[in-house]
Amino acid sequence: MRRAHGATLALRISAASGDFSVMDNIKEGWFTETCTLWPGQAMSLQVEEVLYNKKSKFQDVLVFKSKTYGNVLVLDGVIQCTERDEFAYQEMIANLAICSHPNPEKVLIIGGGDGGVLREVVKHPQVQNVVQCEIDEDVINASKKYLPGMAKGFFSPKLTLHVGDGFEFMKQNQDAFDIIITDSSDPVGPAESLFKESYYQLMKTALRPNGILCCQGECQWLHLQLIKDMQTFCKSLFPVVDYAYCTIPTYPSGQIGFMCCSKNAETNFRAPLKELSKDDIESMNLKYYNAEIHKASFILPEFARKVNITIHSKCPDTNA
Ligand code: SPD
Repeated sequence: MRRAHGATLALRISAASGDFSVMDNIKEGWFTETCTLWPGQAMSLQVEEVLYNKKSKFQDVLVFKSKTYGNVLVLDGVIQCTERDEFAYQEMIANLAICSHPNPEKVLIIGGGDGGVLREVVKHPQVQNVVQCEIDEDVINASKKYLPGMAKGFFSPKLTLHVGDGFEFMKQNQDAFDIIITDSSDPVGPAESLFKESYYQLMKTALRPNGILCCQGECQWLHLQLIKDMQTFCKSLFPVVDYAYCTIPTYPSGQIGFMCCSKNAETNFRAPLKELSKDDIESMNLKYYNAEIHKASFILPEFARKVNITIHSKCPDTNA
């Protein structure tokens, strides 16, 4: 561990080898996130202490203690979650799907190595089994150590954990899951294939007949063309496709979206089948998700609505 005070601290962590170094992102006690996916803008968090940095088999894994956002997980220089605001994304991606399904017994999570989505999924009594496939064991281990409030999901008896590639894992499953949640990083590096039509086709095959998926869907302010392209291929595969978003201060432009698809033509993502009561919300310790925000999260600003969204679009095979 090294302190992050002063302008010239030696924050180059020796475990980080290759051409990417945490030194590139931490200067004068501030971590700055830049990426070709959001050119011309950056997010900075003040660093108190670098807790962990390792070049894993797949990516540069960094955890630092920030001044005001708790511990922060960063992969290849991009913020994945902070202890202060992670609940917004994790609660939404989990509950948008689960509360839209009549009988969500078996859930697959692809990615999600910090464990936060898993934590939310296992809270539901109807969920009996969760399979999670995460490519990078170092992310799981670092999260268990430095993000215990998220990683506690890994200790659920409902869980079967696979360490491996999500795309490859999906090829081996057919008609197996009620819900698939893809909690990926951005479409550069290890997660790139998870934003492609071929991956959505595999998810469709892995879902049971009335199955639902909810996937990390990037940002309306930054990735409108990507979202539009994804919706186009989703609509060719699923009878119901919709798009929601949440606000979250530490993701680029302060929000992130969710691509929601259902094989059941009756699904209306905007009217959750399960409306959590106040007691449910309290007992599940939810801090962002409730039935009202579920419904509201599909209402998009006009610039996004007009290029993207048609719900209940019919694909050729309506019983898909
Ligand atoms: N731009 C970063 C998007 C990261 C989405 N996944 C985060 C993982 C949280 N469980």
